[in-house]
Amino acid sequence: MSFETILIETRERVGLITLNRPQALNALNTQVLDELNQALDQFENDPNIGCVVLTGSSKAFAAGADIKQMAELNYPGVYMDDFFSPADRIANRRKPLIAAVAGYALGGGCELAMICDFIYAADNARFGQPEINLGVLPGIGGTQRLTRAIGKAKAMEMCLTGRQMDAQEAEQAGLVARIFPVDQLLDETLKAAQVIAEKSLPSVMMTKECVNRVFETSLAEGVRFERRVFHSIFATADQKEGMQAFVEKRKPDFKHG
Ligand code: CO8
Repeated sequence: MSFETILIETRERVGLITLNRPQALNALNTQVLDELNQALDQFENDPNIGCVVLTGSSKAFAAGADIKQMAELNYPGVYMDDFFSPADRIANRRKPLIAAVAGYALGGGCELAMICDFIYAADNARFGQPEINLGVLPGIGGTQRLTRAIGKAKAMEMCLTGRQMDAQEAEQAGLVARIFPVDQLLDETLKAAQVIAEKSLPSVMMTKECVNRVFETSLAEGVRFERRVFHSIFATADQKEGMQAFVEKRKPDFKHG
């Protein structure tokens, strides 16, 4: 499969997607989102892939939704097309998706990074929701996911002023899991992705599902949901293998089923 706005490759059990619109600092248009979904379809359907990494360039993960595309749009058009709804499909993926963010992650770029399961950032990363400067507002979940990630005070301030956060502040605020020097970001992210990809895929997918449940439910319901999922994992061969390997003091040989 060949794409115009992204590059894809596989490294062992990891799928790597690189946003590739350097002339527009990887600004997101409908083609980028469609191609991203096609690439994710491919990786989701490939039993040899256990984790996916999404990255950009060292200057920009993505500098937002494509302002030049949006400038021409009108209300009936965006409503009827359900503009940018393909982002929901990215959010609903079942295999883990890690964002490796260097440079600008602004507007839709920050929102895309937050759709991923966690963010590793380069020391030059900058996060922000500057839509307010354009007379609009975040539209790919920014007001919701940023607030859940860093709390109301900082999220409200960032969305209302358009201020950017650097990597250190983003890590302290809980938006970013870890920071690396920019030239080590991709290697470190791929290393973490490979660690995840070697685990039992059902347990990885169920864990992701349970963590994400936090955002949709009460504590009691969430704990009940986790327990039911935990019970169900005893139906997998990997549960038998993982525990037997521990007892026998050897490395587990997961078959991802
Ligand atoms: N869209 C389109 N083109 C862009 C974008 C963008 N978001 N960002 C940068 N570019 C283009 C520039 O126009 C420029 O192109 P050209 O060379 O043809 O003029 C090229 O990329 C390089 O950019 P700069 O020359 O501006 O590079 P600088 O290093 O000087 O500045 C910045 C980098 C600070 C990142 C600057 O480019 C900038 O401010 N970009 C816009 C950031 C922004 O406002 N992002 C938010 C966009 S709105 C959004 O994301 C809304 C999402 C919700 C949609 C919901 C729909 C339902």
